[in-house]
Amino acid sequence: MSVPQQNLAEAVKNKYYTKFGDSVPSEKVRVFRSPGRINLIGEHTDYNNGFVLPASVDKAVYFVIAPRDDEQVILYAADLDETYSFPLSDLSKPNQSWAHYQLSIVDQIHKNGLQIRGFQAAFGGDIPVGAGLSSSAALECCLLFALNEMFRLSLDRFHIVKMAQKAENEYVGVQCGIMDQFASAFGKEEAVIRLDCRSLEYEYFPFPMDEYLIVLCDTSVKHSLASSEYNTRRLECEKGTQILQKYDSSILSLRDTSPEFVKVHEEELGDVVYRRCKFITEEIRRVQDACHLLVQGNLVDFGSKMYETHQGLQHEYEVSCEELDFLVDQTIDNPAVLGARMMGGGFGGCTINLVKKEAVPKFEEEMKRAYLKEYQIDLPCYKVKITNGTEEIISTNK
Ligand code: GAF
Repeated sequence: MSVPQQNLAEAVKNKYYTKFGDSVPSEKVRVFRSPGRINLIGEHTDYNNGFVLPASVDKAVYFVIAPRDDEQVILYAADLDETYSFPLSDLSKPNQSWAHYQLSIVDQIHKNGLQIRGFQAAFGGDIPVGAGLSSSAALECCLLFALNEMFRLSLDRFHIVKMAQKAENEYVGVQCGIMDQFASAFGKEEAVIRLDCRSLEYEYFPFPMDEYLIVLCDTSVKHSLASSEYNTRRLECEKGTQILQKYDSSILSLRDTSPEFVKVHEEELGDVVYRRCKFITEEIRRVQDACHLLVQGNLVDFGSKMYETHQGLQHEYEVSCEELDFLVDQTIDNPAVLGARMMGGGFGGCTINLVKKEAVPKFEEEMKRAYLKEYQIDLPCYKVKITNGTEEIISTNK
């Protein structure tokens, strides 16, 4: 773990002790970390049972947690200085939206017939909220991983990922796919994960960061369309699948077909659904191609694939927005940038950029200047490193 990350873990630990004191002996107090994620390529393909290529990064959430002798849960959001308590038997939704993620995990624990006692926890971290780095998946995975260890629930990482996704679908009410939770739980230092979202088979591909860095440019906007359009895209993909199925019953999701087959049925699919299906089938193919390029060490063509993805998300899948397009456009004539695209669900959040290491300071300066001029917003840029996924942090000092 890098020094800033270690410092953050210590900071949350200090806040735990300020809040809870020595109410639980220190040997029972444990520290867990779950990272945010990036996605190199493979956007909106997870809920179509396709492939994605995410990685977990050095921005994370930390839980400092201890068991209690009663049935009470006390959650302390250290960064906000807010507390929410509830008995294990009452999972009604609180006003504090941050608590929904923790309650969603307890809800899943109940639904799976698992037994826990009360617990108290302080949590905090440095994943920017609303920037598309999946702070919610990190929160869910971190708490479930911690409860699994603390109460010996015998869940493996696959169980954790699936339960965390269900928690988000059922309790939080967001119909996300499995990519974010998987990346947070299965991340590996300096490697991207090619995940088959149907079988959950996965393979790590080393991602060389000696010559190039990954820089995220945060639009700092989140358009309200995001969740309604996400659900609409899911429905459009389902509609396309149903139409294509009539001609080939082995097509159970867009994963099972190809851009060529989609093209044959363009007229029947209709303009909008056709463009959605075209993008998804091409994007699934792009993930596979991108992995071959990684193996060959061809980051130049890998970067071109990122631009292709952006084009598709902008014009065919229509989940980009003016600010994201502006940031990607700024990079097109910059020879130091191999690839750039919007990342995540869309309608705001970050662009992901693959930038020559020595050119990063100038890149950031130029991007910030252009964004400030266009939108009067100071553009946050994050250089991210690829780190391990969810883990316990063992430390010797209190
Ligand atoms: C969001 C969702 F949570 C993911 O499951 C995925 O669909 C992504 O948008 C788009 O690729 O992050």
